Amino acid sequence: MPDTIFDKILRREIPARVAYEDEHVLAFHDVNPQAPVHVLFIPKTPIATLNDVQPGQAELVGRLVLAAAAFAKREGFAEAGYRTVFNCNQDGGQSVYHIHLHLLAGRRMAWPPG
Ligand code: IU
Repeated sequence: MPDTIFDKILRREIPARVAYEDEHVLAFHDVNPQAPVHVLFIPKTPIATLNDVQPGQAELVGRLVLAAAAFAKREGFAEAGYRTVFNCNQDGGQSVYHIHLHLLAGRRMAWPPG
């Protein structure tokens, strides 16, 4: 799989504002935030799109979800609510081909998304 900008962030070759890290997951603030708080949760293992997630990686994807929910609770967004999104491929609006769970919080979200 070709290197993405997120691999460079994982290797600390380019800076990012880290929001959370553990053995399997890195979370950092999006450089172009779409809400007052916009954090990306990525696996340390590169997976290009949701289409490429293997059954054996279910736990890893679950870790992204749990890390996002824990962040929202810690930062006080759990009760008001927040949005989580995986964009997949072109029509889904994916621009970086290393899966990432967006967490957007701090404002009322609209539905349907654009
Ligand atoms: P997408 O779902 O693939 O479109 O999301 C990619 C996100 O990565 C997007 O919100 C960008 O603003 C964000 N991002 C970033 O945080 N840092 C970067 O260096 C680059 C993109 I390139």
